[in-house]
Amino acid sequence: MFHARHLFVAACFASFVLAAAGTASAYHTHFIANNCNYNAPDPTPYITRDGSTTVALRARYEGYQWAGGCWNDNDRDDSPGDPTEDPNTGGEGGDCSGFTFKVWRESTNQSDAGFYQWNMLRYVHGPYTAAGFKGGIGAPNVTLSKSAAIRMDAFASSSHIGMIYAKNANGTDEIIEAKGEAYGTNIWTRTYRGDSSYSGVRRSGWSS
Ligand SMILES: [Ca+2]
Ligand SMILES: [Ca+2]
Ligand SMILES: [Ca+2]
Repeated sequence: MFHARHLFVAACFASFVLAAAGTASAYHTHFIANNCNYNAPDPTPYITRDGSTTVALRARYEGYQWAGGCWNDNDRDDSPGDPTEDPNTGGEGGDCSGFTFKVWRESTNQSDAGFYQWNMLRYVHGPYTAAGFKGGIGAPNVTLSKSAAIRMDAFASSSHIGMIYAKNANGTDEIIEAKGEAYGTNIWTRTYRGDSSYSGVRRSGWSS
């Protein structure tokens, strides 16, 4: 698979701990092979938080694939129960960092901070791990204080990243994230904002 060797570290480790009930029954649904493409992304002149929220919501209720980055919008996980942490399972969905990369319209070139629209059926993971995002690696990505983080900014740990869908009054957030094989991609109430293992991360250059 394209890029797969480089993406083995692109993990959301939380998925590994919690996905022990997964079975091999769905191994090789061939979702990527049967549904995804490698089309060039469309450069766009800007990025907005509203627009990226819409893009992120398409992935809601779809699958999770370690090192993945391709999904449809039928609101079901087309590749459930694959063995975890195996990029060769080729299933539907992003992983946490691949999902963020795509929603943030980033370039595979880490020195390019421009905006690139990737269709949901375009398989791409991008060059960043959760830890890379946490460290602000890559021209588009910057760290910021968690108190400053707003919708479509992210919270990242060394093993996971999720974007803010909505900030709650009690200090938690509604986070949209590719959670893990057993969970897929969805919105959950999370306490990352108050968790010292998570840092604030922002894609730079939002026009609104
Ligand atoms: Ca969906
Ligand atoms: Ca689906
Ligand atoms: Ca899966």
